[in-house]
Amino acid sequence: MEKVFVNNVGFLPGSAKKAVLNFAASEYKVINDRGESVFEGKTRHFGPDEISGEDTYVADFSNLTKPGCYKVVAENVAGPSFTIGDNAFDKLKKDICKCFYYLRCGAALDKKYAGVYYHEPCHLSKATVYGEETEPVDVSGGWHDAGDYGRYSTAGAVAVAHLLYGVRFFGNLLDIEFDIPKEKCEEGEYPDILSEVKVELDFLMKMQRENGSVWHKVTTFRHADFVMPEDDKNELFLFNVSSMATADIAAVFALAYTIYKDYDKVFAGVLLARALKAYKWLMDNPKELLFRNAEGSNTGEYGEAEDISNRFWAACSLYEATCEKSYYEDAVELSKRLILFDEEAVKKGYQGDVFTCLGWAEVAGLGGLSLILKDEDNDLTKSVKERFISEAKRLSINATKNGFGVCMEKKDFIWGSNMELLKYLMVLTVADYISADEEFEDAITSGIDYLLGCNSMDVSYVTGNGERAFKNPHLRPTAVDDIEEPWPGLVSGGPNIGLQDERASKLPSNLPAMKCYLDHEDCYSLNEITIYWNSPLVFVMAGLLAD
Ligand code: G3I
Ligand code: 9MR
Ligand code: ZN
Repeated sequence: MEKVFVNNVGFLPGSAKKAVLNFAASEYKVINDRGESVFEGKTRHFGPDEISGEDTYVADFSNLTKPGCYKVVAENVAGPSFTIGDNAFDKLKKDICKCFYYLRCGAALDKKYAGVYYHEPCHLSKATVYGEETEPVDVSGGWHDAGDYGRYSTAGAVAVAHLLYGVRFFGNLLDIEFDIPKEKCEEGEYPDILSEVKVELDFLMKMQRENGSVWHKVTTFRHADFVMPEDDKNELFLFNVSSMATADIAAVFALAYTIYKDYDKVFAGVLLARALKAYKWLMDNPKELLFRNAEGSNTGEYGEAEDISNRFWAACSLYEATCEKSYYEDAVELSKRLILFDEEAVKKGYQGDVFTCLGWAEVAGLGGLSLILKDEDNDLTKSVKERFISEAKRLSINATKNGFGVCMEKKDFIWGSNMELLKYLMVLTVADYISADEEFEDAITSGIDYLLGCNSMDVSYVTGNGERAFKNPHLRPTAVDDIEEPWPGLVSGGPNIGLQDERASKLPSNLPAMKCYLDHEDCYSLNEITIYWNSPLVFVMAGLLAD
Protein backbone atom coordinates (compact mmCIF):
# COMPACT_ATOMS: atom_id res chain seq x y z
CA MET A 1 0.00 0.00 0.00
CA GLU A 2 1.19 3.49 -0.84
CA LYS A 3 2.01 5.43 2.29
CA VAL A 4 3.43 8.70 3.51
CA PHE A 5 5.16 8.02 6.83
CA VAL A 6 5.73 10.99 9.10
CA ASN A 7 6.07 11.90 12.75
CA ASN A 8 2.36 12.30 13.74
CA VAL A 9 3.07 14.72 16.58
CA GLY A 10 5.34 17.36 15.24
CA PHE A 11 8.57 19.28 14.91
CA LEU A 12 10.27 22.22 16.54
CA PRO A 13 10.53 25.06 13.97
CA GLY A 14 14.31 24.89 13.67
CA SER A 15 14.71 21.13 13.52
CA ALA A 16 15.18 18.81 10.55
CA LYS A 17 11.82 17.64 9.12
CA LYS A 18 11.05 14.83 6.75
CA ALA A 19 8.45 12.38 5.59
CA VAL A 20 9.25 9.01 4.01
CA LEU A 21 7.27 7.62 1.06
CA ASN A 22 7.20 4.00 0.02
CA PHE A 23 6.25 4.75 -3.58
CA ALA A 24 7.90 6.47 -6.50
CA ALA A 25 6.65 10.03 -6.33
CA SER A 26 9.16 12.60 -7.49
CA GLU A 27 7.30 15.56 -5.99
CA TYR A 28 5.41 16.26 -2.81
CA LYS A 29 3.74 19.18 -1.10
CA VAL A 30 2.94 20.17 2.43
CA ILE A 31 -0.60 21.48 2.97
CA ASN A 32 -1.99 23.43 5.89
CA ASP A 33 -5.24 22.73 7.76
CA ARG A 34 -7.17 24.75 5.16
CA GLY A 35 -5.85 22.46 2.43
CA GLU A 36 -3.58 25.15 0.94
CA SER A 37 -0.16 24.18 -0.30
CA VAL A 38 2.52 25.95 1.74
CA PHE A 39 5.65 24.09 0.64
CA GLU A 40 6.63 22.04 -2.41
CA GLY A 41 9.66 19.91 -3.03
CA LYS A 42 11.24 16.97 -4.80
CA THR A 43 11.79 13.66 -3.07
CA ARG A 44 15.17 11.96 -2.80
CA HIS A 45 15.15 8.28 -3.73
CA PHE A 46 16.98 6.56 -0.90
CA GLY A 47 16.24 3.06 -2.23
CA PRO A 48 15.25 -0.22 -0.63
CA ASP A 49 16.33 -0.72 2.91
CA GLU A 50 16.45 -4.03 4.64
CA ILE A 51 15.16 -3.14 8.09
CA SER A 52 11.97 -1.44 6.91
CA GLY A 53 11.24 -3.60 3.90
CA GLU A 54 10.38 -0.51 1.84
CA ASP A 55 11.77 1.20 -1.23
CA THR A 56 12.09 4.60 0.38
CA TYR A 57 11.74 8.17 -0.95
CA VAL A 58 12.58 10.98 1.43
CA ALA A 59 10.66 14.29 1.41
CA ASP A 60 12.73 16.86 3.29
CA PHE A 61 10.79 19.96 4.34
CA SER A 62 13.21 21.24 6.98
CA ASN A 63 12.90 24.71 5.45
CA LEU A 64 9.25 24.95 6.42
CA THR A 65 9.48 26.68 9.79
CA LYS A 66 6.16 28.53 10.06
CA PRO A 67 4.10 27.26 12.99
CA GLY A 68 0.93 25.45 12.02
CA CYS A 69 -0.84 22.16 11.47
CA TYR A 70 0.10 20.34 8.29
CA LYS A 71 0.05 17.18 6.17
CA VAL A 72 2.47 15.88 3.55
CA VAL A 73 0.79 14.87 0.29
CA ALA A 74 2.29 13.08 -2.71
CA GLU A 75 0.25 11.83 -5.68
CA ASN A 76 -2.96 12.20 -3.70
CA VAL A 77 -1.67 10.08 -0.84
CA ALA A 78 -1.77 12.09 2.38
CA GLY A 79 0.12 11.33 5.55
CA PRO A 80 -1.22 12.00 9.05
CA SER A 81 -1.35 15.56 10.35
CA PHE A 82 1.36 17.06 12.55
CA THR A 83 2.27 20.38 14.13
CA ILE A 84 5.24 22.67 13.62
CA GLY A 85 5.85 24.99 16.56
CA ASP A 86 7.64 25.55 19.81
CA ASN A 87 4.63 23.93 21.48
CA ALA A 88 4.62 20.82 19.29
CA PHE A 89 5.56 18.54 22.19
CA ASP A 90 3.61 20.23 25.00
CA LYS A 91 1.03 17.46 25.29
CA LEU A 92 3.50 14.65 24.76
CA LYS A 93 5.89 15.81 27.46
CA LYS A 94 3.10 15.94 30.07
CA ASP A 95 1.58 12.63 28.99
CA ILE A 96 4.85 10.70 29.18
CA CYS A 97 5.43 11.94 32.74
CA LYS A 98 1.87 11.35 33.92
CA CYS A 99 2.08 7.67 32.91
CA PHE A 100 3.99 6.95 36.08
CA TYR A 101 1.09 8.32 38.13
CA TYR A 102 -1.35 5.95 36.40
CA LEU A 103 0.98 3.05 37.21
CA ARG A 104 1.00 3.80 40.94
CA CYS A 105 0.46 0.81 43.19
CA GLY A 106 -0.94 0.88 46.72
CA ALA A 107 -3.21 3.85 47.40
CA ALA A 108 -6.23 4.42 45.15
CA LEU A 109 -5.87 6.58 42.05
CA ASP A 110 -8.09 9.58 42.66
CA LYS A 111 -10.74 10.47 40.05
CA LYS A 112 -9.63 14.08 40.41
CA TYR A 113 -6.29 13.25 38.82
CA ALA A 114 -6.87 9.91 37.11
CA GLY A 115 -10.31 10.69 35.64
CA VAL A 116 -11.86 7.55 34.16
CA TYR A 117 -8.63 5.65 34.79
CA TYR A 118 -9.00 5.76 38.60
CA HIS A 119 -8.74 2.52 40.54
CA GLU A 120 -9.22 1.30 44.11
CA PRO A 121 -6.26 0.66 46.42
CA CYS A 122 -4.23 -2.37 45.33
CA HIS A 123 -1.52 -4.77 46.51
CA LEU A 124 -1.61 -3.60 50.11
CA SER A 125 -1.21 -6.96 51.83
CA LYS A 126 2.15 -7.73 53.40
CA ALA A 127 4.55 -9.81 51.33
CA THR A 128 5.84 -13.22 52.38
CA VAL A 129 9.62 -13.46 52.34
CA TYR A 130 10.13 -16.39 49.98
CA GLY A 131 11.93 -19.34 51.52
CA GLU A 132 12.27 -17.74 54.96
CA GLU A 133 10.37 -18.13 58.18
CA THR A 134 10.27 -14.39 58.91
CA GLU A 135 7.32 -12.07 59.40
CA PRO A 136 5.66 -10.79 56.20
CA VAL A 137 6.82 -7.31 55.22
CA ASP A 138 4.98 -4.16 54.12
CA VAL A 139 6.39 -3.20 50.71
CA SER A 140 3.34 -1.34 49.44
CA GLY A 141 3.61 1.55 47.00
CA GLY A 142 5.75 2.37 43.99
CA TRP A 143 4.75 1.79 40.37
CA HIS A 144 3.50 -1.34 38.67
CA ASP A 145 6.35 -2.34 36.39
CA ALA A 146 4.43 -2.75 33.19
CA GLY A 147 1.47 -4.63 31.77
CA ASP A 148 1.88 -6.96 34.73
CA TYR A 149 1.57 -6.00 38.41
CA GLY A 150 5.07 -6.96 39.51
CA ARG A 151 7.40 -4.46 41.15
CA TYR A 152 11.06 -5.08 40.45
CA SER A 153 13.97 -3.28 42.12
CA THR A 154 16.43 -3.07 39.23
CA ALA A 155 13.77 -2.01 36.75
CA GLY A 156 12.44 0.60 39.17
CA ALA A 157 15.89 1.96 39.95
CA VAL A 158 16.76 2.35 36.27
CA ALA A 159 13.47 4.10 35.44
CA VAL A 160 14.01 6.51 38.34
CA ALA A 161 17.59 7.05 37.18
CA HIS A 162 16.55 8.08 33.66
CA LEU A 163 14.16 10.61 35.15
CA LEU A 164 16.57 11.96 37.76
CA TYR A 165 19.55 12.19 35.41
CA GLY A 166 17.11 14.02 33.13
CA VAL A 167 16.54 16.50 35.96
CA ARG A 168 20.29 16.86 36.58
CA PHE A 169 21.21 17.42 32.94
CA PHE A 170 18.16 19.43 31.89
CA GLY A 171 16.43 21.49 34.58
CA ASN A 172 13.40 22.02 32.31
CA LEU A 173 11.93 18.75 33.59
CA LEU A 174 11.26 20.47 36.90
CA ASP A 175 8.88 22.89 35.14
CA ILE A 176 6.55 20.30 33.63
CA GLU A 177 3.19 20.27 35.42
CA PHE A 178 1.17 17.14 34.81
CA ASP A 179 -1.70 17.30 37.25
CA ILE A 180 -0.84 14.91 40.03
CA PRO A 181 -1.32 15.33 43.80
CA LYS A 182 1.17 17.85 45.21
CA GLU A 183 3.66 16.38 47.68
CA LYS A 184 4.81 18.62 50.53
CA CYS A 185 8.45 19.06 51.48
CA GLU A 186 10.52 21.29 53.81
CA GLU A 187 10.79 23.91 51.09
CA GLY A 188 7.04 23.91 50.33
CA GLU A 189 6.03 21.57 47.52
CA TYR A 190 8.06 19.34 45.25
CA PRO A 191 7.96 19.95 41.50
CA ASP A 192 5.66 17.31 39.94
CA ILE A 193 8.44 15.14 38.57
CA LEU A 194 10.04 14.86 42.01
CA SER A 195 6.67 14.15 43.69
CA GLU A 196 6.14 11.29 41.27
CA VAL A 197 9.65 9.89 41.58
CA LYS A 198 9.38 10.01 45.36
CA VAL A 199 6.55 7.49 45.17
CA GLU A 200 8.96 4.95 43.70
CA LEU A 201 11.84 5.95 45.99
CA ASP A 202 9.63 5.41 49.06
CA PHE A 203 8.78 1.94 47.77
CA LEU A 204 12.40 1.09 46.95
CA MET A 205 13.33 2.01 50.51
CA LYS A 206 10.92 -0.66 51.72
CA MET A 207 12.69 -3.17 49.47
CA GLN A 208 15.91 -2.70 51.44
CA ARG A 209 16.59 -5.12 54.27
CA GLU A 210 17.95 -4.13 57.65
CA ASN A 211 21.43 -5.29 56.59
CA GLY A 212 21.46 -2.99 53.55
CA SER A 213 20.81 -5.60 50.87
CA VAL A 214 17.81 -5.31 48.54
CA TRP A 215 15.18 -7.82 47.49
CA HIS A 216 15.17 -8.34 43.73
CA LYS A 217 11.39 -8.13 43.34
CA VAL A 218 7.95 -8.35 44.88
CA THR A 219 5.35 -10.18 42.81
CA THR A 220 2.69 -12.82 43.07
CA PHE A 221 4.05 -16.30 42.34
CA ARG A 222 2.62 -16.28 38.82
CA HIS A 223 1.41 -13.38 36.69
CA ALA A 224 -2.12 -12.21 37.55
CA ASP A 225 -5.01 -12.91 35.23
CA PHE A 226 -6.33 -9.96 33.27
CA VAL A 227 -8.02 -8.16 36.18
CA MET A 228 -7.93 -4.65 37.63
CA PRO A 229 -5.05 -4.20 40.13
CA GLU A 230 -7.39 -4.16 43.15
CA ASP A 231 -8.75 -7.56 42.08
CA ASP A 232 -5.33 -9.18 42.04
CA LYS A 233 -5.53 -10.67 45.53
CA ASN A 234 -2.95 -13.43 45.31
CA GLU A 235 -0.21 -13.70 47.91
CA LEU A 236 2.73 -11.38 47.36
CA PHE A 237 6.27 -12.73 47.67
CA LEU A 238 9.53 -10.96 48.22
CA PHE A 239 12.01 -12.97 46.18
CA ASN A 240 15.70 -13.20 47.07
CA VAL A 241 18.19 -10.45 47.54
CA SER A 242 20.48 -9.79 44.57
CA SER A 243 23.71 -7.84 44.33
CA MET A 244 22.42 -6.12 41.17
CA ALA A 245 19.37 -4.79 43.03
CA THR A 246 21.51 -3.72 45.98
CA ALA A 247 24.00 -1.91 43.76
CA ASP A 248 21.32 -0.21 41.66
CA ILE A 249 19.59 1.01 44.81
CA ALA A 250 22.87 2.35 46.25
CA ALA A 251 23.40 4.21 42.98
CA VAL A 252 19.92 5.63 42.57
CA PHE A 253 19.56 6.70 46.22
CA ALA A 254 22.87 8.56 46.01
CA LEU A 255 21.71 10.22 42.79
CA ALA A 256 18.36 11.12 44.36
CA TYR A 257 20.18 12.60 47.35
CA THR A 258 21.93 15.12 45.07
CA ILE A 259 18.53 16.45 43.94
CA TYR A 260 16.23 16.05 46.95
CA LYS A 261 18.73 17.77 49.28
CA ASP A 262 17.60 21.09 47.80
CA TYR A 263 13.99 20.39 48.76
CA ASP A 264 14.00 18.30 51.92
CA LYS A 265 17.14 17.71 53.97
CA VAL A 266 15.59 15.01 56.14
CA PHE A 267 14.40 12.90 53.21
CA ALA A 268 17.70 13.43 51.38
CA GLY A 269 19.62 12.41 54.50
CA VAL A 270 17.70 9.15 54.66
CA LEU A 271 18.44 8.52 50.98
CA LEU A 272 22.15 8.99 51.48
CA ALA A 273 22.25 6.85 54.61
CA ARG A 274 20.41 4.06 52.75
CA ALA A 275 22.79 4.35 49.79
CA LEU A 276 25.80 4.02 52.10
CA LYS A 277 24.27 1.03 53.82
CA ALA A 278 23.65 -0.72 50.51
CA TYR A 279 27.19 0.03 49.39
CA LYS A 280 28.64 -1.31 52.61
CA TRP A 281 26.72 -4.55 52.06
CA LEU A 282 28.25 -4.75 48.58
CA MET A 283 31.74 -4.26 50.01
CA ASP A 284 31.11 -6.94 52.62
CA ASN A 285 29.75 -9.26 49.92
CA PRO A 286 32.13 -8.92 46.99
CA LYS A 287 30.89 -12.06 45.29
CA GLU A 288 28.00 -11.53 42.88
CA LEU A 289 24.60 -12.69 44.05
CA LEU A 290 22.65 -13.30 40.86
CA PHE A 291 18.93 -13.84 40.54
CA ARG A 292 16.92 -16.66 39.02
CA ASN A 293 13.17 -17.17 39.27
CA ALA A 294 11.97 -19.69 41.82
CA GLU A 295 10.96 -23.01 40.25
CA GLY A 296 7.48 -22.63 38.74
CA SER A 297 7.29 -18.85 39.10
CA ASN A 298 6.80 -16.96 35.80
CA THR A 299 6.87 -13.29 36.78
CA GLY A 300 9.63 -11.09 35.33
CA GLU A 301 13.11 -12.39 36.07
CA TYR A 302 15.30 -9.47 35.14
CA GLY A 303 18.20 -11.87 35.20
CA GLU A 304 21.72 -10.60 34.68
CA ALA A 305 24.88 -12.59 34.08
CA GLU A 306 27.10 -10.49 36.34
CA ASP A 307 26.96 -7.40 38.56
CA ILE A 308 30.06 -5.45 37.47
CA SER A 309 28.21 -2.63 35.73
CA ASN A 310 25.84 -2.30 38.68
CA ARG A 311 28.70 -1.96 41.17
CA PHE A 312 30.40 0.50 38.81
CA TRP A 313 27.27 2.64 38.69
CA ALA A 314 27.02 2.57 42.51
CA ALA A 315 30.65 3.63 42.92
CA CYS A 316 30.37 6.48 40.38
CA SER A 317 27.09 7.75 41.79
CA LEU A 318 28.35 7.69 45.39
CA TYR A 319 31.51 9.47 44.30
CA GLU A 320 29.50 12.15 42.57
CA ALA A 321 27.25 12.56 45.62
CA THR A 322 29.91 12.52 48.36
CA CYS A 323 33.24 13.46 46.67
CA GLU A 324 34.93 10.68 48.64
CA LYS A 325 37.99 9.44 46.79
CA SER A 326 37.54 5.80 47.81
CA TYR A 327 34.46 5.54 45.59
CA TYR A 328 36.43 6.91 42.67
CA GLU A 329 39.14 4.33 43.30
CA ASP A 330 36.49 1.59 43.36
CA ALA A 331 35.09 2.90 40.09
CA VAL A 332 38.53 2.80 38.47
CA GLU A 333 39.07 -0.82 39.60
CA LEU A 334 35.62 -1.83 38.37
CA SER A 335 36.21 -0.05 35.06
CA LYS A 336 39.15 -2.38 34.43
CA ARG A 337 36.82 -5.36 34.79
CA LEU A 338 34.32 -3.64 32.52
CA ILE A 339 36.96 -3.14 29.85
CA LEU A 340 37.66 -6.89 29.86
CA PHE A 341 33.93 -7.56 29.75
CA ASP A 342 33.54 -5.14 26.83
CA GLU A 343 36.40 -6.78 24.92
CA GLU A 344 34.79 -10.20 25.36
CA ALA A 345 31.43 -8.81 24.20
CA VAL A 346 33.04 -7.23 21.14
CA LYS A 347 34.72 -10.55 20.28
CA LYS A 348 31.25 -12.13 20.32
CA GLY A 349 30.08 -9.57 17.78
CA TYR A 350 28.64 -6.90 20.10
CA GLN A 351 29.00 -3.53 18.38
CA GLY A 352 28.13 -1.10 21.12
CA ASP A 353 30.18 -0.02 24.09
CA VAL A 354 29.24 -1.33 27.55
CA PHE A 355 30.35 1.97 29.06
CA THR A 356 27.38 3.60 27.34
CA CYS A 357 24.74 1.03 28.30
CA LEU A 358 21.72 2.51 30.05
CA GLY A 359 19.25 -0.37 30.25
CA TRP A 360 17.70 -2.47 32.98
CA ALA A 361 20.63 -4.90 32.97
CA GLU A 362 23.81 -3.20 31.78
CA VAL A 363 24.00 0.11 33.64
CA ALA A 364 27.61 1.26 33.33
CA GLY A 365 26.45 4.20 31.20
CA LEU A 366 24.46 5.49 34.16
CA GLY A 367 27.71 5.55 36.15
CA GLY A 368 29.18 7.42 33.19
CA LEU A 369 26.44 10.04 33.49
CA SER A 370 27.44 10.68 37.12
CA LEU A 371 31.05 11.19 36.07
CA ILE A 372 30.05 13.48 33.22
CA LEU A 373 27.97 15.56 35.62
CA LYS A 374 30.85 15.79 38.06
CA ASP A 375 33.08 16.75 35.14
CA GLU A 376 36.49 16.31 36.77
CA ASP A 377 39.69 16.31 34.83
CA ASN A 378 40.60 12.66 35.44
CA ASP A 379 41.34 9.69 33.18
CA LEU A 380 38.15 7.79 33.84
CA THR A 381 35.90 10.77 33.12
CA LYS A 382 37.88 11.60 29.99
CA SER A 383 37.58 8.07 28.69
CA VAL A 384 33.86 7.91 29.51
CA LYS A 385 33.25 11.11 27.57
CA GLU A 386 35.22 9.81 24.60
CA ARG A 387 33.23 6.59 24.67
CA PHE A 388 29.91 8.45 24.61
CA ILE A 389 31.09 10.54 21.70
CA SER A 390 32.45 7.65 19.66
CA GLU A 391 29.28 5.62 20.31
CA ALA A 392 27.23 8.64 19.19
CA LYS A 393 29.31 8.82 15.99
CA ARG A 394 28.68 5.12 15.32
CA LEU A 395 24.97 5.70 15.85
CA SER A 396 24.77 8.76 13.66
CA ILE A 397 26.49 6.82 10.87
CA ASN A 398 23.95 4.00 11.34
CA ALA A 399 21.22 6.59 10.93
CA THR A 400 22.40 7.31 7.39
CA LYS A 401 22.07 3.67 6.37
CA ASN A 402 18.29 3.47 6.07
CA GLY A 403 15.64 5.66 4.51
CA PHE A 404 14.03 6.46 7.85
CA GLY A 405 17.23 7.87 9.31
CA VAL A 406 16.82 5.70 12.39
CA CYS A 407 20.06 4.79 14.15
CA MET A 408 19.11 1.14 14.55
CA GLU A 409 20.25 -2.07 12.93
CA LYS A 410 18.36 -5.30 12.45
CA LYS A 411 19.88 -6.77 15.61
CA ASP A 412 18.36 -3.95 17.68
CA PHE A 413 14.81 -5.04 16.95
CA ILE A 414 14.48 -7.22 20.04
CA TRP A 415 11.90 -7.25 22.87
CA GLY A 416 11.58 -3.60 23.82
CA SER A 417 13.25 -2.34 20.61
CA ASN A 418 11.84 1.10 21.26
CA MET A 419 13.97 1.17 24.40
CA GLU A 420 17.02 0.15 22.38
CA LEU A 421 16.26 3.20 20.26
CA LEU A 422 15.62 5.48 23.24
CA LYS A 423 18.83 4.39 24.97
CA TYR A 424 20.66 5.28 21.76
CA LEU A 425 18.93 8.65 21.70
CA MET A 426 20.04 9.18 25.30
CA VAL A 427 23.64 8.48 24.28
CA LEU A 428 23.31 10.93 21.37
CA THR A 429 21.74 13.50 23.71
CA VAL A 430 24.56 13.18 26.23
CA ALA A 431 27.23 13.27 23.50
CA ASP A 432 25.60 16.41 22.11
CA TYR A 433 25.66 17.89 25.63
CA ILE A 434 29.39 17.18 25.89
CA SER A 435 30.14 18.51 22.43
CA ALA A 436 27.33 19.90 20.25
CA ASP A 437 27.14 18.22 16.85
CA GLU A 438 24.50 18.64 14.16
CA GLU A 439 24.76 15.01 13.10
CA PHE A 440 23.93 13.86 16.62
CA GLU A 441 20.98 16.27 16.68
CA ASP A 442 19.65 15.01 13.34
CA ALA A 443 19.90 11.42 14.54
CA ILE A 444 17.93 12.35 17.67
CA THR A 445 15.23 14.08 15.62
CA SER A 446 14.98 11.14 13.23
CA GLY A 447 14.76 8.74 16.16
CA ILE A 448 11.90 10.70 17.66
CA ASP A 449 10.27 10.82 14.22
CA TYR A 450 10.52 7.03 14.03
CA LEU A 451 8.92 6.61 17.45
CA LEU A 452 6.08 8.98 16.62
CA GLY A 453 5.08 7.47 13.30
CA CYS A 454 7.82 7.78 10.70
CA ASN A 455 8.28 4.01 10.47
CA SER A 456 7.10 1.33 8.06
CA MET A 457 4.37 0.18 10.51
CA ASP A 458 2.90 3.68 10.08
CA VAL A 459 2.18 3.85 13.80
CA SER A 460 2.97 6.26 16.60
CA TYR A 461 4.35 4.19 19.46
CA VAL A 462 3.05 6.63 22.09
CA THR A 463 -0.61 6.28 23.09
CA GLY A 464 -2.83 9.32 22.58
CA ASN A 465 -0.10 11.11 20.65
CA GLY A 466 -0.70 11.10 16.94
CA GLU A 467 -3.55 10.27 14.59
CA ARG A 468 -2.11 6.79 14.11
CA ALA A 469 -1.12 6.06 17.69
CA PHE A 470 -1.27 2.45 18.90
CA LYS A 471 -4.27 1.68 21.09
CA ASN A 472 -4.04 -1.84 22.44
CA PRO A 473 -1.10 -2.15 24.82
CA HIS A 474 -0.50 -5.36 26.75
CA LEU A 475 -1.56 -3.67 29.97
CA ARG A 476 -3.92 -5.33 32.42
CA PRO A 477 -6.03 -2.32 33.53
CA THR A 478 -6.48 -1.15 29.94
CA ALA A 479 -7.45 -4.61 28.78
CA VAL A 480 -10.27 -4.91 31.35
CA ASP A 481 -11.46 -1.38 32.13
CA ASP A 482 -14.00 -1.15 29.28
CA ILE A 483 -12.60 2.23 28.28
CA GLU A 484 -12.00 2.56 24.57
CA GLU A 485 -8.69 4.45 24.72
CA PRO A 486 -5.73 3.63 26.94
CA TRP A 487 -4.40 6.55 28.98
CA PRO A 488 -2.08 8.73 26.90
CA GLY A 489 1.71 8.78 26.91
CA LEU A 490 2.55 5.06 27.09
CA VAL A 491 5.50 3.88 25.01
CA SER A 492 5.07 0.51 23.31
CA GLY A 493 7.87 -2.06 23.40
CA GLY A 494 7.77 -2.05 19.60
CA PRO A 495 8.85 -4.42 16.82
CA ASN A 496 10.68 -7.58 17.90
CA ILE A 497 12.15 -10.05 15.39
CA GLY A 498 11.93 -12.70 18.14
CA LEU A 499 8.09 -12.69 17.97
CA GLN A 500 8.17 -14.21 21.46
CA ASP A 501 4.53 -14.54 22.48
CA GLU A 502 1.86 -16.85 21.16
CA ARG A 503 -0.04 -14.30 19.13
CA ALA A 504 3.14 -12.79 17.70
CA SER A 505 4.48 -16.20 16.73
CA LYS A 506 1.62 -16.48 14.24
CA LEU A 507 2.86 -13.49 12.25
CA PRO A 508 4.70 -14.33 9.00
CA SER A 509 8.26 -15.36 9.77
CA ASN A 510 9.84 -13.37 6.93
CA LEU A 511 8.76 -9.89 8.02
CA PRO A 512 11.35 -7.11 7.86
CA ALA A 513 12.54 -6.12 11.34
CA MET A 514 10.58 -2.86 11.50
CA LYS A 515 7.35 -4.70 10.71
CA CYS A 516 7.61 -7.39 13.37
CA TYR A 517 4.86 -5.66 15.30
CA LEU A 518 1.15 -5.94 15.98
CA ASP A 519 -1.01 -3.54 17.98
CA HIS A 520 -2.73 -6.29 19.97
CA GLU A 521 -3.19 -6.58 23.72
CA ASP A 522 -2.06 -10.23 23.72
CA CYS A 523 1.34 -9.37 22.28
CA TYR A 524 3.48 -8.86 25.35
CA SER A 525 6.68 -9.32 23.37
CA LEU A 526 5.68 -6.56 20.90
CA ASN A 527 3.22 -4.26 22.55
CA GLU A 528 3.66 -4.18 26.30
CA ILE A 529 4.56 -0.99 28.15
CA THR A 530 6.96 -0.54 31.06
CA ILE A 531 8.20 2.25 33.30
CA TYR A 532 11.71 1.99 31.82
CA TRP A 533 10.48 2.34 28.24
CA ASN A 534 8.77 5.61 29.17
CA SER A 535 11.61 7.01 31.28
CA PRO A 536 14.31 7.29 28.57
CA LEU A 537 11.81 9.19 26.41
CA VAL A 538 11.39 11.69 29.24
CA PHE A 539 15.18 12.15 29.32
CA VAL A 540 15.44 12.57 25.55
CA MET A 541 12.52 15.02 25.34
CA ALA A 542 14.06 17.06 28.15
CA GLY A 543 17.27 17.26 26.09
CA LEU A 544 15.41 18.12 22.90
CA LEU A 545 13.47 20.91 24.60
CA ALA A 546 16.43 22.33 26.56
CA ASP A 547 17.49 25.86 25.59
O1 G3I B 1 20.82 -9.86 25.03
C1 G3I B 1 20.33 -10.69 23.97
C2 G3I B 1 21.10 -10.46 22.71
O2 G3I B 1 22.45 -10.81 22.90
C3 G3I B 1 20.48 -11.27 21.59
O3 G3I B 1 21.14 -11.00 20.38
C4 G3I B 1 19.02 -10.91 21.46
C5 G3I B 1 18.30 -11.72 20.38
O4 G3I B 1 17.37 -12.61 20.90
O5 G3I B 1 18.37 -11.13 22.67
C6 G3I B 1 18.87 -10.39 23.75
O6 G3I B 1 18.17 -10.77 24.89
C7 G3I B 1 16.86 -10.31 25.05
C8 G3I B 1 16.81 -9.65 26.41
O7 G3I B 1 15.50 -9.24 26.67
C9 G3I B 1 17.77 -8.48 26.55
O8 G3I B 1 17.20 -7.27 26.18
C10 G3I B 1 15.90 -11.47 25.00
O9 G3I B 1 15.85 -12.01 23.69
C11 G3I B 1 14.52 -11.04 25.41
O10 G3I B 1 13.68 -12.15 25.55
C12 G3I B 1 14.56 -10.29 26.72
O11 G3I B 1 13.31 -9.68 26.91
C13 G3I B 1 13.02 -9.18 28.20
C14 G3I B 1 11.69 -9.79 28.64
O12 G3I B 1 11.30 -9.21 29.87
C15 G3I B 1 11.77 -11.30 28.79
O13 G3I B 1 12.68 -11.65 29.75
C16 G3I B 1 12.87 -7.66 28.09
O14 G3I B 1 14.14 -7.07 27.82
C17 G3I B 1 12.31 -7.10 29.37
O15 G3I B 1 12.03 -5.74 29.18
C18 G3I B 1 11.03 -7.83 29.75
O16 G3I B 1 10.60 -7.37 30.97
C19 G3I B 1 9.27 -7.68 31.34
C20 G3I B 1 9.36 -8.21 32.76
O17 G3I B 1 10.03 -9.44 32.73
C21 G3I B 1 7.98 -8.35 33.40
N1 G3I B 1 7.26 -7.12 33.28
C22 G3I B 1 7.08 -6.67 31.94
C23 G3I B 1 8.41 -6.42 31.27
C24 G3I B 1 8.26 -5.90 29.86
O18 G3I B 1 7.86 -6.84 28.94
O1 9MR C 1 1.54 -10.24 31.18
C1 9MR C 1 2.86 -10.74 31.29
C2 9MR C 1 3.84 -9.71 30.80
O2 9MR C 1 3.81 -8.60 31.66
C3 9MR C 1 5.24 -10.28 30.77
O3 9MR C 1 6.11 -9.39 30.11
C4 9MR C 1 5.25 -11.61 30.04
C5 9MR C 1 6.60 -12.26 30.13
O4 9MR C 1 6.95 -12.47 31.46
O5 9MR C 1 4.29 -12.49 30.58
C6 9MR C 1 2.97 -12.02 30.52
O6 9MR C 1 2.11 -12.95 31.08
C7 9MR C 1 1.79 -14.05 30.27
C8 9MR C 1 2.50 -15.29 30.81
O7 9MR C 1 3.89 -15.14 30.74
C9 9MR C 1 2.07 -16.51 30.06
N1 9MR C 1 0.62 -16.64 30.08
C10 9MR C 1 -0.08 -15.49 29.52
C11 9MR C 1 0.29 -14.26 30.32
C12 9MR C 1 -0.48 -13.02 29.88
O8 9MR C 1 -0.83 -13.01 28.58
ZN1 ZN D 1 -0.86 -2.51 42.76
